Amino acid sequence: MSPSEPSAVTEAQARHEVETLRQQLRHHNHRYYVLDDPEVPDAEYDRLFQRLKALETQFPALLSSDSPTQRVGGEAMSAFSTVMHEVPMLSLDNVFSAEEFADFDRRVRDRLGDLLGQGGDLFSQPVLAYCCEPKLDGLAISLVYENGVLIRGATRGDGVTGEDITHNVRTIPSVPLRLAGDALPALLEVRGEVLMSKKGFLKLNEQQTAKGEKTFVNPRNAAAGSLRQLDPRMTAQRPLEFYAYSVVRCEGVKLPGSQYETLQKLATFGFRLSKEIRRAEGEAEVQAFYADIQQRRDSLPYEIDGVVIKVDNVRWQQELGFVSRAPRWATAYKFPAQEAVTTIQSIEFQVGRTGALTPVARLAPVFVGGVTVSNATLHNFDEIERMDVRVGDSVVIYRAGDVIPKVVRVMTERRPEGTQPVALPTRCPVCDSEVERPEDEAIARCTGGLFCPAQQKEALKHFVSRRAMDIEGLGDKWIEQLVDLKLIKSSADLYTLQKDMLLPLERMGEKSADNLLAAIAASKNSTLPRFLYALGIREVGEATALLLSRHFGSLEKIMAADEAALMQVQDVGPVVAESIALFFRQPHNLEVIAALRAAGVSWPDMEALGERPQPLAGQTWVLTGSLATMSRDQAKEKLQQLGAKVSGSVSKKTHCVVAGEAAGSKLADAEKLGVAVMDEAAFQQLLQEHGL
Ligand code: D41
Repeated sequence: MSPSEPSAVTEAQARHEVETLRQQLRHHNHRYYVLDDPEVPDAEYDRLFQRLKALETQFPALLSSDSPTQRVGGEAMSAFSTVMHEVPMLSLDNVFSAEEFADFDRRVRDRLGDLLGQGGDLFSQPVLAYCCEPKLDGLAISLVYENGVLIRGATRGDGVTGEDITHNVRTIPSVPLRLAGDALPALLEVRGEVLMSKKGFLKLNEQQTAKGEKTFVNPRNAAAGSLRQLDPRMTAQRPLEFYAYSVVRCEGVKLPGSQYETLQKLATFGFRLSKEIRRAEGEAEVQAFYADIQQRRDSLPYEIDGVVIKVDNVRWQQELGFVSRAPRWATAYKFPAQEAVTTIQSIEFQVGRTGALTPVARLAPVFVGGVTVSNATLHNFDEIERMDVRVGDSVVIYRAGDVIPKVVRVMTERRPEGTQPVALPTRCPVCDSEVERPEDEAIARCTGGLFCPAQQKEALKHFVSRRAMDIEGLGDKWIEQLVDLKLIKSSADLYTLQKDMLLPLERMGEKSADNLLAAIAASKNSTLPRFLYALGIREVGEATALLLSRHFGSLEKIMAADEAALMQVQDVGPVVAESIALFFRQPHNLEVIAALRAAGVSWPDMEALGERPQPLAGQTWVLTGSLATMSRDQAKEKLQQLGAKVSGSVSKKTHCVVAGEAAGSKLADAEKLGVAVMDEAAFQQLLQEHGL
C-alpha cells in the first residue's frame, strides 16, 4: 500500500497511530535538526511523515497546529543568534514516481486553466514550461545583500526563524561578498544550498583520519557540521560550496519574468549555479530530464537526492500561490531511497586475490535505490570492530549506483539481547590455512597463498581481465569451474588447456570451446606492462606496471632489480619496492613465469621503447568519443608511450582533446576553455610521425 492511500482504520485507531507517529517524528526531528545526529535514514523519516500526512488528510479532525506536518524543520541552535526571515523559507512537497509527477503537472495546468490556454491553438494541449534543477543534498540558507554587499546569512531553521551564520557563510568562497556587475539592486535576498562536494568530503575525511579526529558519515552531515561551527576559522577550513536557486526579494532592479532567466541573472551577479539546470517544455521533457540526471547521478560532483521542478513563469507562480508552507508551483521529484534499514543474518569472510579476508554481511533482503539488496560489504575486520557489528543487529545500509552496498551504521539502540561480537576466523574458510593479521594492519589474510583455491580463482580472474591479458570470453563462471574441477591452478595452466578438457564444463559447447582456446592463444602476444600487471603483484597496478616497464625495459631487469634499484622508478616507494622484490623471490612465482614464457607468452622488446623520445612529456591529454581505428584503451596506451598523461576530464591545464565520433560534453568543455582539439585523422598522423 502506498502511504498516501486511504487505509481501513477507524478514527479511534487513527488517533492512536497519529499520536505515535508524531512522537516518533518529533524524536527524529530533534536528532536530525538539533543534534545533527540522525538515527534513521531520510527514507524512513519520509515514510513516517507521509503516513502521518495521509492519516491527517483522511481524518481532518485529528489535525493540530503542533503536528510535525505543520512545521517543517527544527529549533534554532541556541549558540547562534536567531533571525527572522523577512520572507519565510518554504518547504517543498515531494513526488516519488512518474505518475505522481504527471498528476502534479495536471493539477497545475488545471489551476492555471485559461491563463495557460491563451496563445495556444485550439487543437494542441497547452504545455507548461518548467525550470528543472537538480535537488542538491545540502543545507538551505538565505543571503541578504544591501547595495550589493552581503549583510546577512541565515540558516533555514524552521522556515520562519533561522540562525545568523553570517560569519560562517562569509568564509565560503562561492558566496559573493559583493555582487558583480554595475546595475546592482538596492536589496537582494537569495536562497540556495550549502554543500560539500564528494571530492571535498573525501579529502576532509582523510584529513580528519590523519588528525585522529572523527570522520563524517556523508557530505551532507559534513556540510551541516561545518556550517554549525561556532568558530568561523574552522568553517573556513572546510570545503563548502554555495549554489543559488531562488530570489525572494529584489528592489531597484527588474528581474526577468522567468525562474530560469532569473537564475541566469544571478549568475551575472556572481552566484554559482548548478550546471544541470534546464528549461523543459511540458511533462514529457521533465520526465526525460529526471531520467537523464538519475542515470548520471554518480558522476555529478555533488550528491543529489532528486530534482526540483518549478513552474518557470513567475507571474503564474504568483497565481498558483501556496498551501500551508509549500508552493503549489514547485515540487521535489525524488529518487528512490539509497539508504534503508535491515537486519544482519550472518557475516561471512570472502578471500580475495591477495588472500585478504573481506567480511560480507548477509542481510534480510531490502529494497534500496531501486533494487533488492541482500549482501553488503564490511570492508575489513577493523571496520567490524569499529562499528561493533553483530549478527542480529539492525543496520543502515547505503547503496550508490553500481557500487556494492555497504553497512554505514549499526542501530545499537535496537540490538536484541544475547548478541556476540564477531570473531576473526583463525583459519581460512576456503583452504583452512592459518589466517594472519599483522599488528599494524587492518587487513587479515589467508596464508595459503596460491594453494588456496579462492586465491587461485581471484588471481586467474585478474590475469585474464581486460586490462591485463585480455582473454575475451573467459568469464568468472568458467574460471570457478576450471579451478573447482582442478583443471587449472595457475595462469600458466591456461595455456595447456585442450578442447576435450573444456567440453565437460557446464554449458560449454563446441563453438564456445573453440572461441575460448582461440582467445587464450591470441593473448600470448602481449606487452610487458600488461604482463607485469597481470601477474598480480601486490601494490602493482596498471600505472606502476607501465612505469616499471618503461624504466627497466625488460622483465629480466625488473626481476633482477633490488629494492634500491626499484625505488629509482617514479612513484615506487619502499612498500611497493618490497612487495615487488618479495614477489620475484618466491620460487613458485618464478616457476609460473617460466612456464608462461615456455608456453609462448611474449611481448615486443621494450628496451627500444624505453629510449623512445617522449615528445608529449609533461602534457595532459583527454580522449572523448569513439575512434574508428582503435579502442580508447589503445589510444591511451599510445599517448602514454609518447609521455603524455591521459586524464578523464578537461580543464584549463589540458593540452589537447582527441575527439572521436559522437564526442559529448568533454568536447564542449574544451571549446569553452579554449583547449586544442584534434580529430582522429590528425591523431593518426601524430602517432605515425612518432612511429606508432
Ligand atoms: O537544490 C535544492 N535543494 C533546492 C531546494 C532547489 N534547487 N530549489 C528549491 N526551491 C525551493 C523553493 C521553490 C521553495 C524556492 C529548494 C527549496 N525550495 C528548499 N530547500 C529546502 C527547503 C526548500
